Amino acid sequence: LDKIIERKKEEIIASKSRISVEGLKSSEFFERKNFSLKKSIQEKSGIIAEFKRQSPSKGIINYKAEPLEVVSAYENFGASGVSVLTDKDFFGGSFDDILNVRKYINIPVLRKDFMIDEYQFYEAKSIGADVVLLIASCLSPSQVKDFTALSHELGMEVLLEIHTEEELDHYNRDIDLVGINNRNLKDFKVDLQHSVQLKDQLPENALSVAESGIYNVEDFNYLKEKGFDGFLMGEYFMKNENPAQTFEK
Ligand code: IGP
Repeated sequence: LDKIIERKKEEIIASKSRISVEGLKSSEFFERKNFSLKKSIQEKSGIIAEFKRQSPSKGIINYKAEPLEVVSAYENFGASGVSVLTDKDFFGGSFDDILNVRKYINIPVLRKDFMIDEYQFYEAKSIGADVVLLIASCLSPSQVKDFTALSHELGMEVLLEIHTEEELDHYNRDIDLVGINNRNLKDFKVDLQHSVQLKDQLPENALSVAESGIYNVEDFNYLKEKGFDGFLMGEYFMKNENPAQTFEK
């Protein structure tokens, strides 16, 4: 994780020198009204289906699938939203992966990246993201607060990701959704029980999302029974040649 953050800092410096915040604001997506993931999670399956080509924990997952084909199918099969990795070096993603699908789907898109600088929120808005991920282990509680305010100002929602009970101190009432990651980002261990055990500690009015390690329908049903509102699933879909086919089941 430290390595990813170090690399991310360099990437942000390079991006800032290429295009200013003012430049980002001239994007056609800046004026657009965003979709609400909060609303969509309550109205549909709750599944946030991810487009992910590779990851540090699993290596290459799928380089054949096309983003538009996959996310359109996710939408058709009832996903509440899609999560698209925009980190290139570790996850093989890009801004184009969101830009190329945004106009063609009518469900919210989560920009999945390591958000550590204000600039990235303008960037997210400029590529058409509706929701951004805030990873508690990469941020201080006050950064979470500031980034939440900025996201809301830009019309985007935030998903706060926690992994431990201690990280709950990053929560504030403005946060839209709270995700519990079953994967430890430091050693990549995955345990579904993790989210189940932490669930009771979540603030009552927060929408809850179970993240990672949901690998079959039983896992999904189990977490649903435990009261989760949302389910962030990537590998289960992406490891198949035709990711959305798995969704159909
Ligand atoms: C999806 P999985 O195990 O279904 O592929 O997990 C998603 O939760 C995972 O990609 C993820 C992630 C993250 C990736 C959760 N939090 C933070 C990068 C950064």
